Amino acid sequence: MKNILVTGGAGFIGSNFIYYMQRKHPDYRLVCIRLVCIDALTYAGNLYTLDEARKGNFRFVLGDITDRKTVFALCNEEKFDAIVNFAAESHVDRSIENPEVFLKTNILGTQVLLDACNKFDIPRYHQVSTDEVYGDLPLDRPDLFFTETTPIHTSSPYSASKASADLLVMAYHRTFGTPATISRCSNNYGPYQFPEKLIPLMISKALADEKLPVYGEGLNVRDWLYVDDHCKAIDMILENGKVGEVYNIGGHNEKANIDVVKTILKAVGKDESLITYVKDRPGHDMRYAIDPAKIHAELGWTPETLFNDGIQKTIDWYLNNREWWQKILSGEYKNYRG
Ligand code: NAD
Ligand code: TDX
Repeated sequence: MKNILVTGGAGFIGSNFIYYMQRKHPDYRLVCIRLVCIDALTYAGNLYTLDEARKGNFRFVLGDITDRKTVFALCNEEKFDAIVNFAAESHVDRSIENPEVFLKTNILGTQVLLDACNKFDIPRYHQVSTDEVYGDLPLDRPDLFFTETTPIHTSSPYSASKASADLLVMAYHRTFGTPATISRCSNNYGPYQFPEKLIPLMISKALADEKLPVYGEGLNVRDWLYVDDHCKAIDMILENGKVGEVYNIGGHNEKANIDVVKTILKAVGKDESLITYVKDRPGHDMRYAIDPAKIHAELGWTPETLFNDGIQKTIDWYLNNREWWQKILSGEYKNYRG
């Protein structure tokens, strides 16, 4: 029996991870994975997303990772084999408007989970981090990539909070021996992503014939990874990753924002005249690009989904699941409690 606490499981990547683990391990005879999800249901948490998960070996707990009492009571009751921490404030633009909640959830929330690991002897902690902790790369140096030894160099309150959490995880590992790993992934896309992030925002706006707001000149580059490939990497790190180590995750899928937007418009049959260039994001990182050599060499991870296939699957999902994102746009999802 394996009992895993997934924090932030009502969000984009956490929910995809729950579905990935339910698909991957359902027929285990001796090892049964039970997933317990704790989520504060902030604006980014959506219980509609977990409707299918409830049919499996799964428990949802409404709770805030910064609330030590709730987290400790849950850990005492459940005897977890691992904590995988997805819970976070995750949107860069919101961190520019209001940094405080990012510091609280992303840093102090991580500390509470690490303390719980130590207190209840939880044998594994995994921190889901981001390539944004490395800052950005110049557009005119396509030979440069982020490796695990690239210095931390953050640009936004969001990335500063994620980097702070990473440093705390490493400090707990060194000082207390907390059995922790960290993964730093590039931009994800796929089902259940909140329509404030580039890809789902542009799909939903294009379908509604609304203007598509591209920051600056749209030349910023992101390294896109289909969400299931990220989930697979985390599963492999949990199984065979070395504690105290950082693993970069990315699939060499660099695209300029404007090209992503044009691909979406073409796929949904809408005109490029919907594109509107708007004021740039302050401190906007130019280019992200991950070197995944370490996770490939040590754990044998490789991404399976090419961008052209993944973006088509994602667009099809948003076309076939309009109700899911329309309930977000209308605000109805906030009242749903499963
Ligand atoms: P998301 O915003 O879609 O989901 C975050 C979830 O965390 C939501 O369900 C929210 O309700 C929950 N949450 C927020 N504050 C909480 C709190 N205090 N207590 C409990 N739950 C809380 O985010 P996402 O895109 O799924 O990102 C998940 C993780 O992956 C984050 O840590 C993020 O930094 C990291 N990450 C994301 C990407 C990406 O492209 N989306 C890439 C690399 C890393
Ligand atoms: O309306 C928009 N117009 C636009 O041009 C939005 C929302 C974004 N953009 C640009 C900004 C970025 O260059 O698109 C790019 C992607 O933006 P986001 O989807 O906001 O993602 P990003 O800022 O790259 O951060 C994401 O990847 C790393 C996630 O939100 C983070 O949680 C993750 O750590």
